[in-house]
Amino acid sequence: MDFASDAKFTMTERIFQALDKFRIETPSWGYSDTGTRFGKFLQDAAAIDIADKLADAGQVHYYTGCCPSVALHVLWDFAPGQDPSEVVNLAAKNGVRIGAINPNVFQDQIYKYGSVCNRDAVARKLATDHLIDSVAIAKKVGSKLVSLWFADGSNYPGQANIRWRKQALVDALRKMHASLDPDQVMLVEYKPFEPAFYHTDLADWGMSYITAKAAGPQAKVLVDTGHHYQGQNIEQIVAWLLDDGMLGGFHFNDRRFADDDLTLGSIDPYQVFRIFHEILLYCWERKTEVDVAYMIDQSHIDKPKIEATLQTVATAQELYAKAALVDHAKLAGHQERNEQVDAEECLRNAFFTDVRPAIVEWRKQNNLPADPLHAFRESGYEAKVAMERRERRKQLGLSGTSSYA
Ligand code: RM4
Ligand code: MN
Ligand code: MN
Repeated sequence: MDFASDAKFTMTERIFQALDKFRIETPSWGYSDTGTRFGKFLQDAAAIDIADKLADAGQVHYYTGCCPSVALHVLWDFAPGQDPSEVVNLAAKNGVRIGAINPNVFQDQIYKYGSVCNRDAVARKLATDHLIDSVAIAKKVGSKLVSLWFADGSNYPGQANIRWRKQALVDALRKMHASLDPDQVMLVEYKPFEPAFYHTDLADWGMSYITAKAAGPQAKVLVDTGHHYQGQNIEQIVAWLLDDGMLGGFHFNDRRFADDDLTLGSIDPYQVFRIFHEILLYCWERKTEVDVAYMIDQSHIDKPKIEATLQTVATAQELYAKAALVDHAKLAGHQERNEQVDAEECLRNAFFTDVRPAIVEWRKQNNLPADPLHAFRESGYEAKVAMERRERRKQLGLSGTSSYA
């Protein structure tokens, strides 16, 4: 991309340049049945196993051309003792590759009072070993990213020594960091509440930042857009992390209340635009690209999974393309002169531009369908896998119910 002058390119050229670069990773867990803590509503077409998940992810990439990698969750996607190279081959067969590896230190019974922050040394060691094993898996599958989210926290005041737990967390992450290859990055995610409700060990970006800094130079912060308090200015967090070289990646989703994992941009597309704008403004100012992992973290509990993912990807492309239309030089001038209304208009003009016709052109030039969702529907894939997976569920004896208690 030519960072020197946005103005010399036409709008379509700027959109094409943006889309040529833009890639977003889909999550394996976005293709299987997920639900609320009150229950799951099952879909025949939902993926049963890792082969299904990678096949579905392959569909999304086939129709969009912009989702070449898939994030995996270690305990959900690798069978115990399974050779990770089998999964690599499965991915390749479906035209995708393995993206971020997500350790899982939150679902086993031993983690009732936490994983790496647990006062029980046995639980802490088990969790730390799993983190280190996950780095080894990432190496085997050729993944540069290991993405950490901890459910650690406490439910009642006085229950936990907050500082003791902070030190235990740093201790575990340092050990994990020591096992990284030089080109691997460890992403540290935060979340203000849930499953713990009084205190969460990594509750916000500041805590992730401090922990990542203490862990080592290859640790960065991961921003899950759903993991903030209402009204929080997420793009400011992004701008600060960028400025400090600590922005590692995103888990994109939208939310109405808290960690709702709704389709990106379904509630507040302007928020996503503003995040992309901060990143592109930084690139323009510094005349550089940034290595930030764009990943989706959504669990559609009632929408069809692949369709919802296609909607998400199209939305991400639209909002990224809009952000690429901001006239940075003009904006910088207005900011310097405190021309508030004109500065804001730079953002509004870009945001309200209809970029969809240019995106259709870009798809045509890249031999992609003009409307990925429509093309996917026409293919009949969903009905076909629904039939096959329904039968397979029966044969496997997988029950069709789940309840809260
Ligand atoms: C968390 C967080 C993590 C995800 C888990 C399943 O809320 O967003 O990224 O791996 O859910
Ligand atoms: Mn997440
Ligand atoms: Mn979440």
